[in-house]
Amino acid sequence: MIKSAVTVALVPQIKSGPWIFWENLRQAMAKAGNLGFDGIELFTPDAQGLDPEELEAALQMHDLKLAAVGTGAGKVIHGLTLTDPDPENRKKAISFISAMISFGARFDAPAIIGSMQGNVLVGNDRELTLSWLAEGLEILGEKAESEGVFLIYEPLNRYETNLFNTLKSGADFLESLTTQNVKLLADLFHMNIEEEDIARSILENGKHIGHIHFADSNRRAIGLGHTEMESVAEAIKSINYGGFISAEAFPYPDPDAAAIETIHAFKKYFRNS
Ligand SMILES: [Mn+2]
Repeated sequence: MIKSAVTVALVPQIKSGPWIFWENLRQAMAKAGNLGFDGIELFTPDAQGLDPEELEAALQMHDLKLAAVGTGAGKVIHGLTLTDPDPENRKKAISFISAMISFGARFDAPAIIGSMQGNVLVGNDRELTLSWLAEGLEILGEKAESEGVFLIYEPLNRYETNLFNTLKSGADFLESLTTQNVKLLADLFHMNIEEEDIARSILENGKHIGHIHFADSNRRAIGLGHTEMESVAEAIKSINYGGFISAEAFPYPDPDAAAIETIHAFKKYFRNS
């Protein structure tokens, strides 16, 4: 069954980002629980910032699951990416993500590699850079497998990475790896910029999709932009997707309204058939 989630960010450095909730974690969880979300997706400064037992208790109290954990703080706070030309920095990026994988795995939640994938930097060779990405994903994919979770790799739009921008290019890259444990994140906002046809791309790459980010064309809550959601929802249902659809959207006009808009959209498209 497809599950709903809402993003909660606890990283001051990315405060202008597309996260629905910003209040303290407990308040965000109470709101998510009251609105009927199935889970929360969490962005923390690192894997050590939260007490897992307290988080477990709070999740239970609000009848929520941990949908996924983001790793973006590794880039924003520490400047780490898997494609840094400096091997020491790549090593640090791998250990940062590795710790997030272990943290998430305690809750059966996968870690997401978004901005930590980095870029082919000016003056660097694309093939060489992709070999660094492959090396990182092989190690981290296996690490995640040993902890019983998938690893999630997110194609981003062209303004955020020059590595892979579409599901198909991401899927082809994943298929070139030895590890079978890395799945794609289908982010509807990035896809709105990069895909010829969002629904068709979901259908064609369905077996690789392990997580979905739910945001409209302008990265506001679904319903507040111009993405044609009917066909996209049909595609998500017809690949028998059973993971989380997580609102990584701007808190527009405010967090509560964005959360309400999101849960209404989720129910409209995924609970009425
Ligand atoms: Mn995303």
